[in-house]
Amino acid sequence: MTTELPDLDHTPWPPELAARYRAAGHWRGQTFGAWLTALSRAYAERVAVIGEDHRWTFAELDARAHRIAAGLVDLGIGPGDRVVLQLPNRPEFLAAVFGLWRAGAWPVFALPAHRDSELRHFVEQAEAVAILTVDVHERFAHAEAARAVAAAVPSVRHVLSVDAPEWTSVAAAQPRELPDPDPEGVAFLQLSGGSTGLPKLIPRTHDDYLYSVRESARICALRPDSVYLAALPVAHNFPLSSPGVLGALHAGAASVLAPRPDADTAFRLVERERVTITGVVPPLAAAWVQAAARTSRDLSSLEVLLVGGAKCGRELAARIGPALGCTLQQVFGMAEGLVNYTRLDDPEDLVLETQGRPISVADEVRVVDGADREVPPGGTGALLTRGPYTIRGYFRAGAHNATAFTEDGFYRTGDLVRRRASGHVEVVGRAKEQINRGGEKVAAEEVEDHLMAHAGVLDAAVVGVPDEFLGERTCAYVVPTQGAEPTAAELRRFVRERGVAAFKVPDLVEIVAAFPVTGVGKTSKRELRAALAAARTEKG
Ligand code: AMP
Ligand code: DBH
Repeated sequence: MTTELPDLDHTPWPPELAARYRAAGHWRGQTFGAWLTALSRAYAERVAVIGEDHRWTFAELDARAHRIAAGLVDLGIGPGDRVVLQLPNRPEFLAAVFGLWRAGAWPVFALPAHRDSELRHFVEQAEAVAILTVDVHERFAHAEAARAVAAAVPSVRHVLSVDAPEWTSVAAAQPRELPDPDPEGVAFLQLSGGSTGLPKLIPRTHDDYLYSVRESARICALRPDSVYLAALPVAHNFPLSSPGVLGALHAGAASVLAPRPDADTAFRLVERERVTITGVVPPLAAAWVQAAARTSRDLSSLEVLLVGGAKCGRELAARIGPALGCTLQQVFGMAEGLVNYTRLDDPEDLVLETQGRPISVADEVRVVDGADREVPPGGTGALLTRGPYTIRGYFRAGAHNATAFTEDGFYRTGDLVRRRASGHVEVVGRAKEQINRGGEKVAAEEVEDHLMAHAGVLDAAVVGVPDEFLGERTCAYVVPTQGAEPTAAELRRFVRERGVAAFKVPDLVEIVAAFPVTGVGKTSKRELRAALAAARTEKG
């Protein structure tokens, strides 16, 4: 039975579990702002963050965050206000995020790849009061796009660009004591990959997130002289917290923010900054492995390469250590919470064949069949989880929460896994409708929606196609309206022009007369995928 749930900003943990997490020391009652204060005392003159043209110590980052917090409060941005942040990998990202945290506002972590339609969705869903962005990044005029969204959404009072004079004055405000927010309250809204449409907003608390950050730093063996390279967009949960720039801060280590993740850029920074640890998605790992064979850069400082976000197959996994001269660490995480790592001292077969085991003994994991019954040990099933850093509900999504969580609070990850006796999990596939395009998550329904907006499209169904390089690519099946003859190129252009991230434009478009249907008349994606696989086998 599914009961209606209210549209809460944040679904709290049950009191007895919260008490247990506190008693165990998982939750320490510390906010991000207080945490940075403590770090800046411990590591004041050590370098915290390195960009293309800045290098800030912990003390400087801390001072900047204090000023920005005061500047934001002066603009009327305060406790509980949502601010959509769309910043590329620049040191200003960290200063702004800690400034927002100290002001009690909730950053909403958009990615630089998001375009008008996603930005508008986040702003509307979050009822954001401000958008904080840059003027231009990778030839896209972000501030202009943000102003257009702001004009259409009444909740938005400010569009701020870190490249504009107003930001200089925000960042130059007189610092002052501000009330510390509730550590068990929401700190920010992270984005889900968007399994059933556009990304959903994920409320994470200071206490829960900091626990995962501290444990990640420990599991990845970060030390004060480690150097973390953020190659992926830093607002994403993986480079933010697994162990990411926050894990590096926790250890007193420096983070280098790469403007782009390509091998040329990353290798240049590894050599220049003596990077010891970084994280990439599998397609990027494959590109780096290839590039490493020809590079003249000195990569000898690199100790650990984390690979995650999508399945890293054994073939690729086995090439990483030899090619890059470092240890592979697999990571299987989700913005909703649960993160699994292979451990640095795990035997080789676990490192090459599994996606790791949970961070915490307090992480509860169940592997279940279609009726939510535990499958026998070693069997494949759907992964359910709850624990001290896994959410109990999405932001204002009562109806969705009723199906995304079990009645006893387990999150339905949508992933199909097999578990070994050691607790390590192997990701086998996904139960939910999401295409994982080299770590970038594409929600089938969202792309279908865009296609359906075209006058020549009667119905659309988007499925993932196995792809050697990306793991999966998207294929859109389209049934044209009568008399219409839309071409694949036209439809791809149409989706792109609706203002969506490039990775969501269908890679392949197949025009068909009708879709296969299930017993009750629903489009059968299972059959579509099977037809596609058969067609590919025929072609050889
Ligand atoms: P997101 O909703 O964007 O946070 O994406 C989380 C999802 O990415 C997980 O539920 C998995 O489907 C997928 N994922 C993350 N890491 C891995 C991995 N190492 N192997 C396989 N799938 C992964
Ligand atoms: O894909 C993810 O969301 C992800 C991957 C690795 C993640 O959230 C994480 C580590 O924390």
